[in-house]
Order: sequence, then C-alpha cells, then structure tokens
Amino acid sequence: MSTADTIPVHPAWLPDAAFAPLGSRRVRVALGPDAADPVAATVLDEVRRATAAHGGALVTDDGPSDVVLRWEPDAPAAGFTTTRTGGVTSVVARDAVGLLHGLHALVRAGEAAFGADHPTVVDTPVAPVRMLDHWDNIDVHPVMGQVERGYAGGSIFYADGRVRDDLSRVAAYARLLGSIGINAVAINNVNVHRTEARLLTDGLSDVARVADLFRPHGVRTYLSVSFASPVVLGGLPTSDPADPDVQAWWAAAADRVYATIPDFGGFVVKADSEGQPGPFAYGRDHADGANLLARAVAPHGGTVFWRAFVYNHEQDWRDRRTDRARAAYDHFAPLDGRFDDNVVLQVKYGPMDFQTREPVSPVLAAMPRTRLAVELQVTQEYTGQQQHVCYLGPLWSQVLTFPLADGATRDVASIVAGVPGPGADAPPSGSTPTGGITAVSNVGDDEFWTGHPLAQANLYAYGRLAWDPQADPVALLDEWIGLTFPGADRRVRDTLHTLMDGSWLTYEAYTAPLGVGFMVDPGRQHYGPNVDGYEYSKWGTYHFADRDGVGVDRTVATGTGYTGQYPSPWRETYEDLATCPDELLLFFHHVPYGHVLHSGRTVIQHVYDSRADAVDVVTAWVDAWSALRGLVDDRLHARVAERLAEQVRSATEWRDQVRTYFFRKSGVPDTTGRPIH
Ligand code: GCW
Repeated sequence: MSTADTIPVHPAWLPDAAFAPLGSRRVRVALGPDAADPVAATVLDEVRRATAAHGGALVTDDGPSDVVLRWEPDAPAAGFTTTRTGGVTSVVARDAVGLLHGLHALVRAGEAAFGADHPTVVDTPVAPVRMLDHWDNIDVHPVMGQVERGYAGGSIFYADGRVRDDLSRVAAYARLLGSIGINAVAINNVNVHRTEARLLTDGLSDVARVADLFRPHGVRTYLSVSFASPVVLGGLPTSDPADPDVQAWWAAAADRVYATIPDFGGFVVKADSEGQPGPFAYGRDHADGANLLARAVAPHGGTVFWRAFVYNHEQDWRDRRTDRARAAYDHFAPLDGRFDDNVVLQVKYGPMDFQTREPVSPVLAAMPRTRLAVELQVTQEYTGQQQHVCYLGPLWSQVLTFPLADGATRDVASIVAGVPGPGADAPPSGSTPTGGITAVSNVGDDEFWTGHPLAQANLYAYGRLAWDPQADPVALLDEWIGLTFPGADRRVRDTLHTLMDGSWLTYEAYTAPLGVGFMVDPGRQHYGPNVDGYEYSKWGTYHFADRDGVGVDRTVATGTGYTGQYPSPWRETYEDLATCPDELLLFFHHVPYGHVLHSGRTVIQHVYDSRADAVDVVTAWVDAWSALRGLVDDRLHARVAERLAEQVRSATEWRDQVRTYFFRKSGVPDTTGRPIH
C-alpha cells in the first residue's frame, strides 16, 4: 500500500465530532412512502452513524425520542420545516431529500437546535437546480492537466484513462454535496475532448456507476457533451441542427442514456466558444443548437444547460472597437424567447471570465423570457489557484443580491430562483425546474479535497448560498469554521476568521486594480502577475495603460458602448465617471493617473498604496497561523503554512510588478516613498 492510500481523506465539514449534539440524542425517523428511496437509506445511515458515535439511538417505532425526522405529505415541495415543541425537535419534509437536508440543518445548528427557544423555521431552497460542474478530463491533457483549472490534484472520477474502479472518493464527495443541498453535478469538462465525448455512448455504464453514488444524496448526474457528437461518435457527415438524421441521432442517444440512468439530469454544452464545435458552422444560431439537444432529452424530463460564454478569442488587439465584454449579450439577448422550456442558459456572473471583480453580466437582465442560471467559479482560476487564501463568499453574495434594474425587487437571486421576469410568460407547467445556479468545482483527489485546506470553505459557502442567496457570507464562514474545527480553541476560530473574512478584498488589493481584470501570466496558466501578458493578444482582455492613464472606455459616449447593455439605473451609473463605483472604475473608463477616486485618492496612489498594504496584511497571516501549531491537525497546519508562505511570495511579486509597472508608465512617484524597482 502506498503512503497515499494510508492517509485518511479529510472529512471537510462533516467530521464525526460535528454530529455530537444530534448523535447523543434519541432520533426517531418516520420515512413514510419514501422508505425505499435511496436517499431514505442515507438519512437512516447518517442517524445510525451519529448515534453510534455519540451514545444516542435511532428510534424507528413510537418509542420516546428527543428528535423526530418525519415525512409529511403537505410539507413544502422542497426543503424542510424545523420546530421545537414539548422538548422535542422535529424536522418535517415532503420527501427523503428534504429530510436529509433538514438533518444536516440540525447538525449545523448544533446544540442550538435543541434549545427551548429554537424558533420554527421553514427552510426552502431558492435555486431549484444547485449544480457543480467538473472540468475533469479522463485523459491527462498536455496543457491543462487532468482537471482543467483544477488545483487539487487529479480527478476523483477518472484515473488511468477511464472511470475509476474505486469510486469511494466520489461517494464521500456526494455525501458532502448532499449535506449542503447541492442537487446536480456535471462530471466532465465542458471542453469535451475525444475520449470524454464517449461517456455519452460507450461510457454509459460507468456514468451509471457514478450516478448510483450521487443518487442517495439527492444529487442528479449530468454530462457535458460535444455538439459535434453526431459526427465524432455517430459517423454522420454533419451535426447541423436542421438535419433530421442529426435530430434522430440525438434522440436515440438520449433514449440510451435514460434507459441506463432513468433520473439522468441532462446535458451541459459549451458551443462555438474557445474552439468548441457549435451551430455556427451550419449557419444556425444558439437557440437552434440548444433546442436540438433539448428536444432529445425533453421526453425524459431532461434539461440542457447551454453556456452563454461565447466570444471571439481571435481578436485583433489593434482594433479598439471590439469588446469581449459585449459578446454574451450581443450573441444571446436577441434570442430571448426562442429557447425551449427545458433549456437553461448558463451565464457567467460577469461579462468577462470569473475575474476577481467584474460588474454583473447584463445578460441576466436582458432575457426575461429565457430560463437563466448564473455560473460561478469555485475553483480559484483567477483568485489565487488554491495557493492563496481567498474566501469567495462575499463576492458571490454581492453578485446574488445585486438589483438588476431600477427600484426593482428583481435581483440576481430572483433569476436564480426562476421568478419570471417582466414580460415573461408564466413559468411552464412541466416538471422541469426554472432558474438555477451552477459553479465550477474546486475538488480533486488531494487529501484535503481542495489543495488549500481553507478552500473547502468556498465549496461550502457556494452550496449554502445556492440554497439561500441572502445568507450572510461571513456567518457562513463562521458556520464552516465551527463544523470543520469542532470544539477548537477560540484562538483557532478567531484566527481563521481574521485570515479568511476579508481575504477576497486583500487578494484584489494586490492584483489587478479597480476592476480592470486579468494581468495574470498566460505562461503560467493564469498564475501570478504579468501586467502586459494579455495586452497585445487575441483574447480580448486589455487594460490599455499608457503614459497618461489606464482602463477600458466602455461608455456609450466615447467607448465600446457596453454600458448601454444595462437597464437603468446601471447604464447611467456606469457611464458617468461621477457615479461609477471605484472598484469598477477601470472596467468602464480610461482615466488619467491623477483622476481622484471617491475615496479621495488618485488612481495611481491607490494602485501604489493598496498593493503595499495588502502584502503587509498577508505577511501578518503567517505569524497568526504559525501560532496555531499544535492546536489544529498537524498535516493541515503544515499544508496551510506552506501555502501561506507561497501567498506572501506571490503577493510580493504582484505588488512589486504592478507598482513598478505603473511607475515606469506614468513617471508619477509614490508619495509615501515606499520602494519601487
Ligand atoms: O476561464 C476560462 C478558462 C478555460 C475554461 C473557460 C470556460 C473550460 O480559462 O479553461 O474552459 O473559461 O469557462 O469554458
């Protein structure tokens, strides 16, 4: 047995000790007609495991109990209700999935769930589909590795060119996901290479093995598919959506999938994007393409998640009229109302690509007659690659609570909830859910799941915000700390809170300034600074710094016109220098270095100060963490210490490159006299 086999996998937020309050009590489980459901077995297993470890008991008859988990036909369709009466805490739900979610709510609440003053809580999920996408390849890709933008080792699904024989990590992962309410998972990369394309056909029995492990936790399995499948897998001469043979091929493919996996979720598709095949090759548009696949899965209740991440990645940097930020809106807004009911358009939260700071995508406000899902990135491609501490809960919370239009109650969370927009028809009556939220997962076969152990908090916060976008991300952080380090010394909890709470803003403060984005190194897979790394490239990600100023003019008046894609008040707010928020200034405007921010500082001095201050913050984390040696698990302590050292090194490199770059461009000295190289 190799060392790797002997190291136990970290339990993340489900260590046995977190179950002590529940597990020390008598728990009665009344499952009703769902008793044969695989999720019901999970509920029983969880209660058995917790009570065996902590001295309580599973009660299946009418005997006395302190806790009741009970099926109830009139309970809300999703979620659960918790009440406390007569010294008994009850969880009531319509089905076994609701009971499982309710059980984990009790675990999260700890002793508080059994206090006399515990209020009645009706807890229903906001997003009907709460999905994680895996950018996992079966084969190890020569550039991207096995998991594209993965920073936690190899895939938990695949090894040695096929689906793993031993899927115990997948089972443990499914348990983690079910505990936070995730209910959908796509198990292969949206860039579908040849080997992975075959999961749809030859690989189906293996996909079924994976689906069997997710099902008991209330999670449905999806596949990313290639739009060119009829050609690549079916040997047809075309993948044209209008071709009857192509339509028949997809229908037959879907029939086979559902014959093997009756509760299969559906397909995720990246088409006509970054080299992936799509409908454009046949003169068709994205609605034609998406509806082709949607019609194949519709008879089986399946859904197609069609990605809106479509842009020209072969731009000419000399042409300042082309603006990548405009692309998703320009491609998709005109198609509003043309997508079938079981198509969900999956929209990245910002118009570019998961940058540390972006405005919310205008596509979300522009398609009231289309089912939309918001896409987030839990894997830290542009936010420190799980080398850096960067707790993303506050970023996602800002996105989800962003009000889309004037005086509107319609925020991004209402899109995620599938609330019909103005002018939209009532939601279709079928069983297919509206709305949704999805995110790229950050796990791999690493012993801590996420490379950086503290990056587990991002996975946790994603699931909890998908359930409740109004949740306070800082409270979720503390919840995660409490579960992951149960019974830990107060110093551990306080230090973790201090390190993680503002870590997104700290990361932002030493990397690309004021919303301008990128400045990452193309040669190191987007890790570390390279201010001009993308400046003269075809990818369309520019900052336009010259001797006088920096930023991208995206105004209607003098720039690319991107601000015009927003409804009021945002088009006016972003258009006008006087009202554009500081943190997005360089996303929307090209300004002189001496431009004074709302903060009162000039742009150039802000760039100088924030980078230097942020490195001081990160440096202080190293000592704070080292003081915890002996108070947390040694291996975890060592891993975090190693990553913090790298974060200080990398943040220093960012600081020095960005400060020096802008000094050399502008010639404006740092008024504080701190060193510039
Ligand atoms: O962020 C970019 C990544 C690509 C990724 C693409 C996408 C899967 O750099 O690696 O491809 O986004 O979202 O499709």
